[in-house]
Amino acid sequence: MNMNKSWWKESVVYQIYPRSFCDSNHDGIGDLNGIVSKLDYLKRLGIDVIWLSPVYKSPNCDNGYDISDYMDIMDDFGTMEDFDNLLSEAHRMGIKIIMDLVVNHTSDEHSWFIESKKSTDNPFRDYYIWRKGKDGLEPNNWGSCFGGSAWKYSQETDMYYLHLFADKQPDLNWDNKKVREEVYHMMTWWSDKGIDGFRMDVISMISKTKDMPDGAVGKGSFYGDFAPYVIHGPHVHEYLQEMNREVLSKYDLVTVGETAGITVDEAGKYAGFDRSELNMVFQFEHVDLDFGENGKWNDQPPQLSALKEVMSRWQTGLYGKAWNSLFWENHDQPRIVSRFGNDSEYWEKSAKMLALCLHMMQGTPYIYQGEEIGMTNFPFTSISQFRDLESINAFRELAGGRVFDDAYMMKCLNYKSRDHARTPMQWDATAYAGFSDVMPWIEVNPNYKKINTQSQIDDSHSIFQFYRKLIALRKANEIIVYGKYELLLPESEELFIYTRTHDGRKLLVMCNFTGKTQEYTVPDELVLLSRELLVSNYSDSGVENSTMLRPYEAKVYSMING
Ligand code: TEU
Ligand code: CA
Repeated sequence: MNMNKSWWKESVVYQIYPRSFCDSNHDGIGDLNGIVSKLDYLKRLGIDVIWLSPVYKSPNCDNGYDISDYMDIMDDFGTMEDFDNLLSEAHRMGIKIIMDLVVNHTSDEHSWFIESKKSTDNPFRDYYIWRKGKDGLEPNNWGSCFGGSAWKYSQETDMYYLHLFADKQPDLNWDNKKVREEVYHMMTWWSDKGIDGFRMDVISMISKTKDMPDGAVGKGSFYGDFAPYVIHGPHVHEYLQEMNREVLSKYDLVTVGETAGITVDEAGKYAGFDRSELNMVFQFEHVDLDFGENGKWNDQPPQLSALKEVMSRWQTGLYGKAWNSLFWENHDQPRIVSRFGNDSEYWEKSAKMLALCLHMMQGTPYIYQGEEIGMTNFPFTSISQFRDLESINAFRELAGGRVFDDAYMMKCLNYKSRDHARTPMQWDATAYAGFSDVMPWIEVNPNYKKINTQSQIDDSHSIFQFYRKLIALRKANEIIVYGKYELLLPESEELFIYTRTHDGRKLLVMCNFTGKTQEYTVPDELVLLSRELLVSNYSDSGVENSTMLRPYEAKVYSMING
């Protein structure tokens, strides 16, 4: 069994969305100096690594995921000196920083694209993907992830360029060796600065098929699906192995690839211990379960049995072969306590239960800013409150009776919009939640007086302290990092129960996903083992050996095995 130890297998990562984290200079926008001012908070939580969502120069059509200069910093966030200061301050405190690498596309304001669109013989022409129109229309029927066609007409040369995301995010042509060299050069430059790794945005989409036929048109859609022609495309593994040879192998970095639409087998190719590509991937099966017949826009949570099936398949499928990443939230996902928990009566209990359920699994845990204090979804009432182009475009395209009526679309947005993750971090109970002292770029959640770091940091029963404990337990118990996972009770729609086994020890992890007391019978072979309560989200442990799990109760027993 290949269980070689690595620092990144034993680390806990904290994701920062800089725009929404902390504003240091009174403009309502989070920035790099704001992050520096909160490093001691992160140290206190106990995390090892920060993943910084993009801080590069950007016109901000997609909040920094549209980059116009990879080797400069966004004006809103500060300067390169501020970045260098953040990096050295973090390192001084023993915290690593991984950068978001967004190289499937650039901004249309990147100098490469400005050149590329000028003429068909421009030296930068082949940096992007250009096609002739078909009968006066787009080259094919593909739709973009953010609505509308995936092609945009460019009058200078009477041709169209491909953009799988917004039209201000033209896709780079990875088949052009010069593009790959530019990317490796830029990655080397950052690595030489001393950064500690990369999170690679939609890295599974960098290699497209040469032929680009029409895609299948799904229900409630006007456009065709590009997935079969761009996801895990023909040369993606070749390019990642090249990137590994040219850059990654020369430094001690951690890498995680964002790979929507991936199977366990395919993940073994990107992140297999024997592959020399990436260390791990983000898969999305568990957070895509609540898709409905119209895709993402839906308002119903998934069944627990389905969630357990997916998470368990990843736990056992990658065991010994590749490494999992563990996450509930990121900057594209709604808040987990509002999604799979209960953000009213059982807010605190269910936030802790979800944390425990995830953090006792095998893989590197990622905590998204605010998750550690149980931040909830925002109660949106009007489309004017949204800032995310995905939400705004979806409303324009689907509401008004086109696919949904306005009220139902608002319901879907209230369940799923990316903006739930992007409201300002709630630091304290003062105006604007202590994020800023002026009106922020996006509204603060009205519950900030109750939910904020200040009220939790010194309270031993808080969600913050519970996350802190889970992180500390991971550091103190090898079994949490390396133990083998096994699911019990696969069919239960109420309980998520699993074991971890390692080196003569066993953990029994028990989570009640409901607001009602549930009965659980511990299997015979575990009954007699001597057990010790490792962690629980209720202050008393209940009746010892109890078979009852109270509302949203979660606990872990540590047992000696045999
Ligand atoms: O997201 C990739 C992606 O697949 C998105 O379509 C994602 O599924 C969607 O946001 C969920 O609603 C990455 C980034 O994480 C996202 O923030 C960017 O907008 C996107 O790439 C383009 O760079
Ligand atoms: Ca600012």
